[in-house]
Amino acid sequence: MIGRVLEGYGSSYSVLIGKETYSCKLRGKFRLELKDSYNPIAVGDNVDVTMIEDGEGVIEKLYPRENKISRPTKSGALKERIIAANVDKLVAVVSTRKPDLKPGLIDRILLVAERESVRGAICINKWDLSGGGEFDEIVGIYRKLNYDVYTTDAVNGDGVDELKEALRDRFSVVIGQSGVGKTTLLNRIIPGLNRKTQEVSDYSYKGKHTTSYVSAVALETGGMIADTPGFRNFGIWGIKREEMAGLYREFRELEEDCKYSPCTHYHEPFCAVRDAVGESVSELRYENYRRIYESFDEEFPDKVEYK
Ligand SMILES: Nc1nc2c(ncn2[C@@H]2O[C@H](COP(=O)(O)OP(=O)(O)OP(=O)(O)O)[C@@H](O)[C@H]2O)c(=O)[nH]1
Ligand SMILES: [Mg+2]
Ligand SMILES: [Zn+2]
Repeated sequence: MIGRVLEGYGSSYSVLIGKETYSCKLRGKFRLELKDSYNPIAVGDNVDVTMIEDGEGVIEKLYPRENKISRPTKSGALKERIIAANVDKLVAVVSTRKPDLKPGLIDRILLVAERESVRGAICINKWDLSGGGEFDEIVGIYRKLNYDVYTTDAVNGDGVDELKEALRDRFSVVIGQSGVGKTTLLNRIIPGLNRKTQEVSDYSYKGKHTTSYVSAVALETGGMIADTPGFRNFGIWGIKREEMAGLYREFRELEEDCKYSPCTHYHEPFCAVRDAVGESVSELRYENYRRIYESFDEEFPDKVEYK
């Protein structure tokens, strides 16, 4: 039987087959073959399952992935940690306050979405804590680039219906810093889910890392959505520095007018992207680009290659 992985915990997996969820283990031989990866089976994977007893199965086969959203692991040797596979929509969740919105994080997440040809979207949560149109500019920048932007108050529900509608019949993944309200959003979207949420710390407004593993749930409207553990910084896995420029949508249209080809748009003279900053390229996006470009040296020793 073919199923879809909803959750993986240690060597146990929850697999959705039809409308039922089964608890499954990995076939031993299979576990050995895949021992080099941090998590051989990811949430969203399509797998073959053999039932051994009522409600218990064994995963026999992993089907090829259409795409995968990964991060580098921090503990021990640098390895790829797959957050989710076969994703249709990656929703970068940020909050207006508590914690403050960090635009650089949005671009880091969108880079990974672009690299994997996954539809990238942005959810600006805790909209109730903002006022006076202070985030209108940022909303405008990303909408102009054709990214879906949702503004929500997950506690009261404002704006959540629009997000919910956009999740229909897709596999969506919410991702973002700890404390921005990812789980609160899911609890709103899925009545009765009641997953644990926790207020952010009083003095630093940092989240408390409440959600500890990736877990997907099927939606009554079709499709499924995965909650993920929050992070402090989003390390980019699988993108080379030279690839980055091609993943910025608005840069792609300009690159043929740069004098040098390829152009990193970082230091070369007669660069059409740099000339367009403040016009068709927003200062915000270009600043983020420069910062991410500079961060590659620390984050990515040469030995890290994308597999
Ligand atoms: N004012 C306000 N508070 C919110 C909103 N959404 C969530 N919160 C609060 O923010 C805190 C953190 O919410 P969580 O849903 O636990 O955050 P998370 O992103 O899942 O955090 P991690 O699981 O640690 O990654 C909770 O106290 C929520 O009640 C919102 O739209 N407005
Ligand atoms: Mg959470
Ligand atoms: Zn250039």
